[in-house]
Amino acid sequence: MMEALLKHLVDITCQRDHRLLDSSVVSALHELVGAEQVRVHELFRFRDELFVRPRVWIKDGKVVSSEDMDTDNAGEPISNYPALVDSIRQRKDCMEQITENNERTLWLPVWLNDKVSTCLEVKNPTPYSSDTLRVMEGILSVYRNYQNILDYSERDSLTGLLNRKTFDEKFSRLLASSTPEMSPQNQEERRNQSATGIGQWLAVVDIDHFKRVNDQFGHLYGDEVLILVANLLRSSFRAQDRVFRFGGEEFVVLLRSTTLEDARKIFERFRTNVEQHEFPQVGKVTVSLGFTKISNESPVVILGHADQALYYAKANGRNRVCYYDELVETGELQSEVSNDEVEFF
Ligand code: GH3
Ligand code: MG
Ligand code: MG
Repeated sequence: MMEALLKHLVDITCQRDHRLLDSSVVSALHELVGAEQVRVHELFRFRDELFVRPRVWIKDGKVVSSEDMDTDNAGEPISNYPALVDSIRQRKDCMEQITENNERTLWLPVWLNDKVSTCLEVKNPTPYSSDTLRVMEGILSVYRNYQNILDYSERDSLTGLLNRKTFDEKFSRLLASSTPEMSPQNQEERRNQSATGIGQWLAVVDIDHFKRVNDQFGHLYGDEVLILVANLLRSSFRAQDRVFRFGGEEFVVLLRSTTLEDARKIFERFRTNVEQHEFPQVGKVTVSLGFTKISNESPVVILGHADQALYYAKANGRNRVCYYDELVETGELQSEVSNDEVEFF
């Protein structure tokens, strides 16, 4: 037991990203506690309601992750899980729920600075001994501490958004998962998606005339604007989308599984949210945005396309959303020749 525990602790603490950390915690609990099902759920807010969505779980004895799935699980309202709601209301670390068919579920919210964004669900047909409960508690603490460290290395300290390094990792993983060697089921899914025009989209956002903000009001107000724009980004996109601070006053958004029409609407809505926001002292701030469909080209090329659309927006009035593929179609932008990758480097 001791040896197995150590092996799992080593495994948990050698992970460098949240998904792998989740997987190693799920397999530790599955094996050490002998639990029938272990799931990691993420909790997220959408339109002022709290939702729960499984991120990693056990399927046929193996650990699987929602990132391996090609379809999105929109999640369920947290009210569908009353025991979880109770555990959070009462600020408990653990809440047991016994169903009619005598199945035992433990809900273990992961508390970080008075907030819960992740929780574990452990299902077992038999009661847990005090020993297993102690092991679970220990693993939960390691999990909590380690999440904290990972968050710190993945995020930008000013805005709390995911940083450039995380973007590079996530983006290349996203592109790798759409290469031909994916499962037939996923390929089928992808074909259905293309037929319905559903795709993934990448946008580059840049604040307009941000130098003026710094020059007129000073760096501290500039920083404040960055934080407020980051908040507007967070509230304008869905939980399954990803927002990154790319550097300076530039941000990148990955929009998942949506049509061109919806992508445009969502980006326009964000642009309008910024335009309508009253920034303390500074007043009005606007952003320009360039976006493109995520194809199976290389990351540099895709980013380059979004960047070209952004520069077009900047050169044509700012406070605009521009779509690369359309600008190329209408001849407003020249599609690059095939040696563009070389030029980028
Ligand atoms: P444009 O509309 O063409 O984008 O004009 P701009 O003034 O925003 O031009 P540019 O992108 O070249 O300027 C970015 C400025 O952002 C320059 C830099 O001083 C400022 N900046 C970058 N990072 C930070 C930061 O972390 N805090 C603050 N306060 N300013 C920053
Ligand atoms: Mg810039
Ligand atoms: Mg700018």
